[in-house]
Formats: sequence, C-alpha cells, structure tokens
Amino acid sequence: MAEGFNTVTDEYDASQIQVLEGLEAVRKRPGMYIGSTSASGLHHLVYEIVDNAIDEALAGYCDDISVIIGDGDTITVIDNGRGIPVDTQEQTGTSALEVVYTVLHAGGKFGGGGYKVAGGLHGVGASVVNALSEWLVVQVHKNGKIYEMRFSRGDITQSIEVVGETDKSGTTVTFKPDGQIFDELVFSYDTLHTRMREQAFLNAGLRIRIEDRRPGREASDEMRYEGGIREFVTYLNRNKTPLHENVIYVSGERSDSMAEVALQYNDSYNELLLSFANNIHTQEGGMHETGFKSALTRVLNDYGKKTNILKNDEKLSGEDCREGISAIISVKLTDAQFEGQTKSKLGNSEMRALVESIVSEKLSVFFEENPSVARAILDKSVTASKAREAARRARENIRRKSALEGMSLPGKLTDCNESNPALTEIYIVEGDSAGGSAKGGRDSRFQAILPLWGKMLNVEKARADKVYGNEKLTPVITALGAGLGEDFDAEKLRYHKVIIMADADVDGSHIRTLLLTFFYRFMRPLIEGGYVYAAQPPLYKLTRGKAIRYAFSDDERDSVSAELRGEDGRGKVDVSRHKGLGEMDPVELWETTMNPETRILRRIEFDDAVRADEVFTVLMGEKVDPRREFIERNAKYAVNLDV
Ligand code: 1YM
Repeated sequence: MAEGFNTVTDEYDASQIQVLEGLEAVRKRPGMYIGSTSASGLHHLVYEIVDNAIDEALAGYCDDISVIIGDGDTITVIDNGRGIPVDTQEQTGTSALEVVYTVLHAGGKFGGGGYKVAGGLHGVGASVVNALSEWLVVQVHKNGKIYEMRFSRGDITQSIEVVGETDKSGTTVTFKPDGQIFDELVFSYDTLHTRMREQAFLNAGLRIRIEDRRPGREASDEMRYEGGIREFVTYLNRNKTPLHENVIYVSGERSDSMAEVALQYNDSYNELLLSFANNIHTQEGGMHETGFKSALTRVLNDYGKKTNILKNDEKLSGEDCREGISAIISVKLTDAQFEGQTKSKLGNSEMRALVESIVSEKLSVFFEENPSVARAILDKSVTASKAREAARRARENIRRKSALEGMSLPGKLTDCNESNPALTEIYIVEGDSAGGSAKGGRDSRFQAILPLWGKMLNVEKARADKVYGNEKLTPVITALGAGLGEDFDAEKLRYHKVIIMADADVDGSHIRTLLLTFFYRFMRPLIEGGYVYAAQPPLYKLTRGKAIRYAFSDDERDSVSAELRGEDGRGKVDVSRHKGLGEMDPVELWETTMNPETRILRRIEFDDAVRADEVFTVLMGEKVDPRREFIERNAKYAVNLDV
C-alpha cells in the first residue's frame, strides 16, 4: 500500500476533518485545484486521471492506456495495470478505491506543498476530478471480477459492487465534467492528443491510444515510442531543417534520481526547450533547466576555444548557444519540489548539479567523437552571437533616437486619455480605412487605435536584428512601450489589453498570425500574461424592417433570425454576410466589435508550447508542404486557426 495512505489512520482526526470539508472546498474553489474552470481546467481533469494510470506504468505494472472522448463529451480512461485495491481494510472500514476518490489528498499540484512521488502517494487528483464531475464511474478488473463504484459530484451513489467476471486486470474511469462548475464542456481532441503524445514520448515503450467517438468528429491515434525523448526531439524538428543527422542523447543517474537530455539543432533562429520533472511539464523551468543551460554554454565555449573557432576573448552567451536548438530535459526524482506562480518550476537544487554534470561530461565526449557535428553547432552559435551584437546596436540606436525625440509615440497612434494601463486597451487595426472607422467609433477615454498597413515582416524568417528598426513593427513596439526580446518588461506596458482587430477572412487571418508570431517570438510574456486578444467582428448582419442585429456564428444567425421573425412566422429577415471592417461605419464598428458591453473578445492563449511552435513554424516557416497539409487539416476550424 502506498505510504501516503497511512496518514488516514495515523492522523485520523486531522485528516477526517479534511475529508468532511475536502470535496466541498474543491467545488467552492475549483481554480485552486485545477487552475481554472475554462478549457484548460476542463482538460486538466483528464490529465489527473491519466497521471494515475501512468504512475501505474512507472511502477512497472501497466503498458497500455486508452483515452476515449465519448458522445456528450464524457471521458473514459482505461489502463491494464493491477487495478485500484477494492478490498475493505480493517483499520478504516473502507476500500482504498473509496479513499482515493473521496478524500482530498494534500499536496496537489495547485494546492501547495510537495507533489506526489513516483512510487509514493498515488491518486492525488482523483478525488478532485470526482468532486467536479456530474457523475463518475470506476470499474476495476481484478481477481477475476469486475468491481464498480459510482459517484455524483463527489458523493457516493453506489458502493462497490461486483458487476461481472473478467480475465483481465486494470482500472477504467468514466466521468462527465459538471456543467455547474465549468464554463467550457467541450473537449478538444487536439489538445488531449498533444498531451498524450507528450506522455508517450516521456515514457518510452508505453502504448497510449486516443479516440474521439463524438458523432461527426471521429478520430483516433495510437502512440508508442521506443526511442522516448529522442523521438520527441525528432518530432519537434519534423518541419524544420536539422543541422546534424542524429539526435544527441545523454543520460545518467545518481542515488534515487535520473536525468536524460535529448537535443538537435535546426537552421531556425528559435529555441524550443521543454523540461519535465516526473513527467510533469515544468513550464517555468527550474533547477534542471538551469543546469542544462550552464553546461551547454560551458561545453560550447570550451570546445570553441580549444579548436580556435573562438578567437582571443570571443565568448558565446547562453542565448547564442541555444539558437536553433530543440531540446528535451526530463528528470525523475523522489520528493520533487514544485515552486513558482503555477507550481511548474522545479526547486530541487540537486537536479541542477546532476543535469549539469551529465551534460558537461557526456556532451564534451560527444563533441570529441563527432567533430563535424560540433563544428556545425559552433558555427551556428558564432553567427548567432554576431547577429545578436548587431541587434544590440540596432536596439541602442532606437533607444538613442527615442531619447532624442523625447520618447515620441508613433505618428499613426491615436492614443486614449486614460493613463493607467490597467484600464486601457489598444486596438491594432489592419488597414487605414478600418483604422479610420475605429478612430471614429472608439471610446477615446480608454481605447487607443494603431492602424497597420501594407505588408508586414514575417519574423519567423528573420533574426532579431531585422526586427529592431523594422518600419512596420517599430510603431507596435513603441506604442506598447514595454521593449522587446530580453528587454521586454510587462510592467512597462502602456495598455493591458492588446486587441488585434482584423477581418474574418483569409487576409485578416494572415495579418493576425503575423502579429501573433511576432508577439510569440519576441514578446512572449505578453501572450503568457494574457494581454493579447483577438476582436471578433460579426459574421452576419440581420435586418428586419428597422431592427438590425448581428450574429457571430451560424448557430447565432439561425436563432437571431428566428427571434426576428417572431411569433407570426411571416415576413422576411434579410441576412447578409458580414462586410469587411473597413466598410463598417464608426457606429456599427463600436456596436459590434468595440463596445465592451456587447463585443466578443477572444483571449489568445497557448497552453502548449509544442503546438504553438508547430503553428508558427508551419504557418510562417519555409517549408511549403507541411503548411498546405496543416491548412487542409485545420480548414474546418479556420476561424480558430490562430489560437
Ligand atoms: C484510469 C486510472 O487509477 N490506475 C491505477 C491506480 C492505482 C493502482 C493501479 C494501484 C496502486 C497501488 C497498488 C499502489 C492506485 N492505487 C491507489 C491506492 N487508472 C488508475 N492502477 N495497487 C494498485 O500504489 O500500491 C491509488 S491510485 F492508493 F489505492 F493504492
């Protein structure tokens, strides 16, 4: 039995009190336990259950996991492990299954404290998922029998029952997220698929299947990677041009911990570094990442000096050494400490030492044995270093110039009166005529307008030195006022809502993607901080007599149309496809797209760095075939392409 389980008997009083308040607390403040009640929280439910199955795989008892999205957006997770223990224990009078699903365990990912430990406290999140589900069913195949237990909103609705016989073992959990809790109830196959693929990469040899059974959306995939994180890196670079043929892989162990790193450089200017601790994505980095970065920088500098590729006192910075790298760092340890704002930063300092020593030692050996690969990487870093120097000069030029000109704002900017950034918003508008309407329609107290026009620089194909001083991007940089790249500082933002307003057509989508690429590559905290939005112009205008209404989707068009037709059912409703932003008059634009009371804004979020990188690499990068495939694959979701 897992260690953490004993706390129920050892600290009976304390934990029982927690039990009583536990699941109610989860329903009262779900955000504390799953981050949010939007789409990301919804998907988090699935990860919690899958994590338990993966723990069973890590323990060596399970090699097959399935995730099924059912009709009505239910989720079923199946594993072929030992099955959660179902027998009644003497001390507690209940089963482990019941405890796991009804007792709020300490140390959840968002609740503070240490997180579960491989081989230690299992099933931490199961009770949270249960509390937030309209209903949940657990079936355990074990000892030749199928046991079943049912819950509703965390309460038991059916105690453990034997419902059949079986010759298999394993656990199956099915649940329906509670509509009283979540704002969003529709699962994204792509989001789950990406996550499951990531878990398959991180657990070499584990088979993970995913299936979407919702009518009209049927899809499935099966993933199993013998090469583990090596194959992850190959996957990350699949739409890019690698600088060397083979993925570089190093690994090592020390006492109870192990670390592995896989990396391969490509000819882009971007760094894609993903780190994990106990299979959990450490978005905020931490000690293992720090150890990797310092080892990489040192190995490259040492090798460069030794081989005279670096002359005299030439020195490569960490960023130089990581230009064009795709890398995975994965560590497994007992007693992982998660810190930071989203509890996704690894705090264990011994992991820095471990990763640093493994990478220093084994990467230098690799370079000795593969001088041509080492040469290609060094050359790339030296070029990066020179470009960065040029960028620094360009940046200083801008600084000096703006100092001379008294920090002048771009001429095209129509600023607002309010100066508190928390209260203001800037509309970045495509085209001068739409800009004109926006200027006329806005509420000048808090809304600023910046029109963009002409062809914009595609930053995916440019290095930093091209971005500084670019005449299309400079107005955006100065209007936002928060700098760029390493210098970016969200505290200096002049507006806390940055709203991209472009037409709902292909051109609009293009300009939106260009801007988002720019933000993602050069002002990432702007997106991560949730400051970026896309305005949603209406898709339809409906008129009947004097009544004018707008609709933002096909469904809404139909319901508004029915409403306008009213009881009598006669009379014609005129439905027109929406015009371009530039053709709307200021009043129309205000009413449909800018008035905070009535407009629809979509916050731009990338909950997944891998997918974001894919979208930008594929949409804006150099290879044509992947782009065509991507667009074909996503054509039906065209409206949401950029999220
Ligand atoms: C679809 C979700 O939860 N699988 C799962 C969970 C457990 C076990 C096996 C398990 C663990 C242990 C012993 C042990 C859990 N057990 C517990 C607890 N899949 C899913 N598969 N036997 C079975 O850790 O010693 C929590 S999770 F606490 F009851 F042991």
